[in-house]
Amino acid sequence: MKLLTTWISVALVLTNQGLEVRAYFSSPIFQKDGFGPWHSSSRGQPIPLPRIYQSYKSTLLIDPENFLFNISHATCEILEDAVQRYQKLIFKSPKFKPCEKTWTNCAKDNCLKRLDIYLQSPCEEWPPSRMDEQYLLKVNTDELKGGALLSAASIWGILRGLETFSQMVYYHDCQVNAQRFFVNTTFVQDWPRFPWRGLLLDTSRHFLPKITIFETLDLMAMNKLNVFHWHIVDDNSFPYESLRFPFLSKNGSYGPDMVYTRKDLKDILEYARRRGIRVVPEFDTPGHTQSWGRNLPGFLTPCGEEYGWSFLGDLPDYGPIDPSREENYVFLEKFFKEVFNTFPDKFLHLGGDEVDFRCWSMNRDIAEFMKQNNISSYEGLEAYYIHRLIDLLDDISSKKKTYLVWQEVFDNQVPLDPNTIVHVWKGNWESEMAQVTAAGKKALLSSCWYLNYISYGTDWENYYKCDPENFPGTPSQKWLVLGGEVCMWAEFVDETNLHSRLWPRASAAAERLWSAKEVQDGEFLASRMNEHRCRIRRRGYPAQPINGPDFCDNLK
Ligand code: CP6
Repeated sequence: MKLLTTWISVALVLTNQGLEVRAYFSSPIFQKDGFGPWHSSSRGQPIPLPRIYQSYKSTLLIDPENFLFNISHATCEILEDAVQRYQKLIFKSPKFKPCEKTWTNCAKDNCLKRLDIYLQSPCEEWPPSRMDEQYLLKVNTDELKGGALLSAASIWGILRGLETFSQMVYYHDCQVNAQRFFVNTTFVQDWPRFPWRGLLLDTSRHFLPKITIFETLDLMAMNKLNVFHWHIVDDNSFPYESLRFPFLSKNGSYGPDMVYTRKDLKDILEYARRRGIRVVPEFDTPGHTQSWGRNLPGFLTPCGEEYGWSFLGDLPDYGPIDPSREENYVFLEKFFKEVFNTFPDKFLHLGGDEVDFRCWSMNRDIAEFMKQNNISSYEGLEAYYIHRLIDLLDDISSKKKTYLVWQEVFDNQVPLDPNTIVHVWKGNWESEMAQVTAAGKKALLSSCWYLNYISYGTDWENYYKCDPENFPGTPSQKWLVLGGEVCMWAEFVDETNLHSRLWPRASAAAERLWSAKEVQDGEFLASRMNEHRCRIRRRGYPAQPINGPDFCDNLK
């Protein structure tokens, strides 16, 4: 058996908690060529590649009728639900085409009869601020003698391990004349490189039906992404139903069917929870708020001749939130109080991007307000607004929340609590990441992962190459990098093209964020990616071809 060598590099990192050890393992994996027939395909090879992944040539068969997920220690609703789900996914994916004949016999020692699931401690109800996603998975290793074990300290690790196991089970095509499921003898020990592996969906430019969001959460779980960043409202529509301010969505959405009702919100949170995905809502202010302003007189800054000097050119009637009116802060306090009661997660994204200063600069009231408050620039005025917002949010949440902001908020020198996460989205990200982390702020990268942009050919290689830690900085700066987010801005995306545009392109970023830094072989990912795409299609989603001509078998 020929394995690539394992190499381990250890970094000692000085953090505010003291000295910590961070180890990167690059997995020993089979070389791509020169093995038995089963290995000429990438069947049974998971994406993202686990930290330690030793796959051996010996295989066991699985008889779907006689296979048991055996919960052998702690259990909970999330686990019971996941077992049901994976039982179906492994043997009866919606678009999996079984062979005409199905093989049923198990000889004495060649069949895997069950997977023992050992959850070491009681379940957490919601994803905590740092999920423990580590797990151990062994199939037919020496001491198990034909058995399989999935073990983890927390439910989140068990969920990730079940996903890996589901991807390890494979089948040959029907040429052998009967359906046979296989799993290789395998040793997996796995944990994520970055704790924050997100996907942004924009439900304002186009409304996405609840079912499409469910499907996206399934696809995220399939790729071990763990943060659903919900850019829920923006200029174009306001689909979030507020209890206290129902008129916001009544008049601000595209229509009565294009609103996330209170029940929808609850269902989406529950669907994500069961898959170990946190939901981080974004209520972007003070810019990108046209849809709020339609229903809140005085909320936005009027922008027109009567308020300032005359102008020529193409300007909207209203600009960003009017930061000079106290009533607006009173509204924001009530609004966000409800947001905190709606979304249980510790994190909240405050936006703060792309504030258009033109209307502020044309408004006499704003000019007067700036004079009185000694504010000399529009950046300064934005800083004033964000500062007031964070103050009132800290008040109503008793400082229990952690905020994310787009990079402009940092660039404009708003004083930020050290826990605030700065979301880097513009070009020249290496220098921005260096500056953010040098200032001691936590950082999240999205600049490389705008999947709404498309082009002819294999663009995923660039997503794969992009590494959020590849910027000039010290190890303790790198330690402040929480991970990254794939973005799907929806100006040109709705439920007709969302999945095919995201998958499997987003899988390249998902592997970058989960697997070891040293896992960088694009050709190796390409081979596994074709199989992953087919896996996604067999599970019922329209994943597009991204490596040129290919085909999927066992597909209905
Ligand atoms: N919408 C909002 C967007 C973008 C941003 N905020 C955006 C702008 C340029 C690019 C990608 C996304 N569509 N609300 C910026 C974070 Cl290239």
